[in-house]
Amino acid sequence: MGSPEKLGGLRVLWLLSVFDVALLLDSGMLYPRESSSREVKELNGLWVFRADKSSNRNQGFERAWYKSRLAETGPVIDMPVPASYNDITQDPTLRNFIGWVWYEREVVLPARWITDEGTRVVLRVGSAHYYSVVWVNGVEVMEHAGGHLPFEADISSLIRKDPTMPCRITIAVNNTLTLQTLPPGSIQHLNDPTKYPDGFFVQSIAFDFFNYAGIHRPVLLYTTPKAYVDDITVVTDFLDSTGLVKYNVSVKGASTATMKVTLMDREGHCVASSTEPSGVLKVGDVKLWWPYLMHENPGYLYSMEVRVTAADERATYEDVYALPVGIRTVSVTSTQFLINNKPFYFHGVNKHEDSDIRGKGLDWPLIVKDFNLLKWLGANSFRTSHYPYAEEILQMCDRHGIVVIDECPGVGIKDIRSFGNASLEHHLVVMDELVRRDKNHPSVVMWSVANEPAAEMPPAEHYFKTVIKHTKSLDPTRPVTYITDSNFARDKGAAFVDVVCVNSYFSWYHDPGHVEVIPIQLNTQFENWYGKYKKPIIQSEYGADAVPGVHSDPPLMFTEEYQKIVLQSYHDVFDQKRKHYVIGELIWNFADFMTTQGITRVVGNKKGIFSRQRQPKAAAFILKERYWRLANETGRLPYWTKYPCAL
Ligand code: GCB
Repeated sequence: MGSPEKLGGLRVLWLLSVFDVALLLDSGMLYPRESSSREVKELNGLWVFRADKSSNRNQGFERAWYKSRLAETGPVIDMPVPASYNDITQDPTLRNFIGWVWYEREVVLPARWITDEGTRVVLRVGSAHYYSVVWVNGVEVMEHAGGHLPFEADISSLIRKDPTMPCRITIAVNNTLTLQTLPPGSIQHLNDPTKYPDGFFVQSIAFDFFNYAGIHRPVLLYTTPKAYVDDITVVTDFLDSTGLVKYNVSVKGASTATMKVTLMDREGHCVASSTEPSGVLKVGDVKLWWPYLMHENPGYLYSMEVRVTAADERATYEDVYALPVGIRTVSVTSTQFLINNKPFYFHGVNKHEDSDIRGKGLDWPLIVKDFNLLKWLGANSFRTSHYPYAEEILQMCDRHGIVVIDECPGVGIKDIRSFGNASLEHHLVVMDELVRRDKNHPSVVMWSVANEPAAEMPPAEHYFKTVIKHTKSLDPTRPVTYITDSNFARDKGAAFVDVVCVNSYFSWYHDPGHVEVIPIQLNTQFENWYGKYKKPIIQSEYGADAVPGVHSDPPLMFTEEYQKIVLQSYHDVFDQKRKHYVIGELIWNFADFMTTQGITRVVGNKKGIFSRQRQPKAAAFILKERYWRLANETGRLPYWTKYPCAL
């Protein structure tokens, strides 16, 4: 054994080597925060809106709707942002609309933003589904492909062109999915005049949630000084009671800058500081970031304040950005998932961003309600099935200690044409964007690159090997997984992952009505996967539909009783296997959610343990009892959780 100093030195060297990330993107994507040098102006609320219902859906571009006020080129309606547009009106053609929709908002800017040449003004869209083009005063400022990640543009010079003009922001959004988008989809034109009206077409998708569309997350303007903190990357570790925070700050807008990096504890006391743009901060008597129910003080966050000063011939600029930092480690053995070197058992849920009226639009009351339900349930984790969730949700996870498997929108990859080079390249860019956005969240402990792709297809092996390898090169500190269905014999991707994640629906999609098959089939599933790969396994989905309020005893499919007995039958097997290599169970699903209409879906997927309105079904109480018991066995409950009902 080496001396503690020597080990500490090695640890620091390891830390220094791990995070020279090879992000292909040329700038950072820090969450916009106010500070003494930065202002934020939210543009949430009512926007002007029109769907382009022309037969080729292209009239907006042909007639350049972005060049003047939208109201001048046709009828407009009110549309809230953020929200999906689908469920806002009574118009069935808008609910199922496919093609371009147009949003517009005029903003009055503070005079200083226009006159002060030393201020950058950035327009940022939290997410818009799926393809977006953005103009300011008729000039295109950016395009973005992908429905779940932010994009932004510096619009300083544009707004200064003619200070008398208001700032008119136009955003065109197209929800059409192609074989190369993530998720993929395709358009079917149905031309038989004896069956379909003229021009009839549908969007086909191979995933099980409604393709809600629109501007789903906040749009905002924020400022920075001309020389500014463009990105920060943090990787953490600890040795005994000393925390180690490896950081790297990138500055733009100045060739040289002076730096002050200060790490503060919750009380605002400085615990470490540096004047270098990169290095390792040592934190004595460290307070680690722990998951909910694993420690009496979960979700501990330090604040890393980065202060950059730079000058040019005209002025001196100072930029300040404060990043929340949780100090923790993540690692995997052949049978365990370790957080801070202690075994962590995922007892959690799969979610969706989905609710009445708003669709996939960010909604604070819903977010807070969901976190209260997670805590009530005793859930310590969730997976962002099947796409990256809002940053605001991940920030809640950081603060509350809810552990996250962060999934990219690689869902429904079932067509062989979606394994080609164009798809692969886009998948890699999406992983770049995802890791760039979420790399500093302590709650994010694993990346998931896809859900249930057609792994048996010949190109799948190369495709997933490449995506997983790329993700590991972006972030060598977190395990990577992809989620497989239970089709063990056909799988081609699990060889490359760190943790095997398996979805199965015994007694539902197979042997419907026969819960007695669950113990045998689940046991076989686990033994097969572990036997072959010797990697820890998470049951990443299991469940059954239950229409709230429908009952029968003996249990029949679609009743609350059937959902309960399916869950209980799975739990018996989990309890045997978690002593060995099963490291988690995530119920499908937290809440009922909207899907495409079809004969197997009764106004959406009903596998929620809560209804879409977040009321518990009988299964929620089964799970609550189990999760609290698991927490008692595996964690350390905070004193106030002795009274979970009071939450
Ligand atoms: C799955 C999918 C999920 C579906 C679920 C179901 O395997 O990953 O997106 O919603 O099954 O209920 O069929």
